[in-house]
Amino acid sequence: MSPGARRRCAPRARPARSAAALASAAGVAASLAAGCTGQPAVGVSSPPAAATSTPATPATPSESGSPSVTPATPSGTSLGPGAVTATVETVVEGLDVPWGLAPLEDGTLLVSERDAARLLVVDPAAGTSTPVTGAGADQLLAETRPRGEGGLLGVALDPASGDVVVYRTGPDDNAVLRGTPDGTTLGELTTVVEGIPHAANHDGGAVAFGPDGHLYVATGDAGDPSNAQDRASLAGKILRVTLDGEPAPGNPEPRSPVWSLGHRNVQGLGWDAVGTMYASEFGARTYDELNVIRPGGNYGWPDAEGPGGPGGTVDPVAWWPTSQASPSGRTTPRPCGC
Ligand SMILES: [Ca+2]
Repeated sequence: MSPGARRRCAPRARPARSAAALASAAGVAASLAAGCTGQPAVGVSSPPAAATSTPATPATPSESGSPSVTPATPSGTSLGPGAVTATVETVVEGLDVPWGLAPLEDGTLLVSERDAARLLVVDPAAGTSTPVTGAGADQLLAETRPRGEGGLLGVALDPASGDVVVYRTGPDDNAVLRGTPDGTTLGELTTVVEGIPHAANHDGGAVAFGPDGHLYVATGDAGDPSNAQDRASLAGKILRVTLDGEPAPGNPEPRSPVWSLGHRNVQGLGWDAVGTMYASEFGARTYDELNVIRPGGNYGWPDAEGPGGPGGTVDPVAWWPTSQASPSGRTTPRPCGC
């Protein structure tokens, strides 16, 4: 990491982000549980009712050697009615910096390996992983430039077309690409969004399809905090686009892909069962954040980490010391007994 980069808990070094982080329950619970013990100073604003709603996403794999996780409730605070207990299970081992994860209809998982620039189909039932091949896989290997936090990052499956969407760091930029899968092969990739600033750190990288069918893309500030408040830059934003990369209908600025701004380094995107959108975000030295994302919202970076940003900015719904946990992907847990 660069000299200015923040320190991290040793068991959760960001380059080796575990699959457990991808399974963060309600966005925050498992993230807290996965953190190292430290100075608890977690804040939670009044959680939206949606945070406790019945989820729709399936369970995801978990960190080896962690049979169960109960989220810590630090002294002096409460996680509120959205707190959950997550049970985790190892479904596959030996992956090389797994970063993105997309559940497939047959119960398998499409997983990206950041530094190897490979896609794998993981079968949780069999405990196997099969590399994806084909023109699209060859293209990713040839064009991806893993460096620092960059590489082959997010992956998502378009529920409408069945296309695979990936976010990768290339020689000149971060870009979102898509291709058509056929079993464990992936066809030639076409560009959805290009020109996202890239850097050794703060590359963002999450991609997800919202309940509205549009594609959401999480970017980082690419090491230049001023990017986050620059509406003309794709860095430090959450973008909302069509599969052709055009600004999606209903965006705050009709000709802009920007859905929200003022982000430092968004790592996880997701929605609960009633459509409330969440994003998890790395802070610098003070607080990591879980935000409820609203169109046109300014989430305060670089003027603030955690709550209390300048007027007109949106406070997170949960925040915790950067030394305590690193929020990566997020999903919504299934209720106990399902
Ligand atoms: Ca913020």
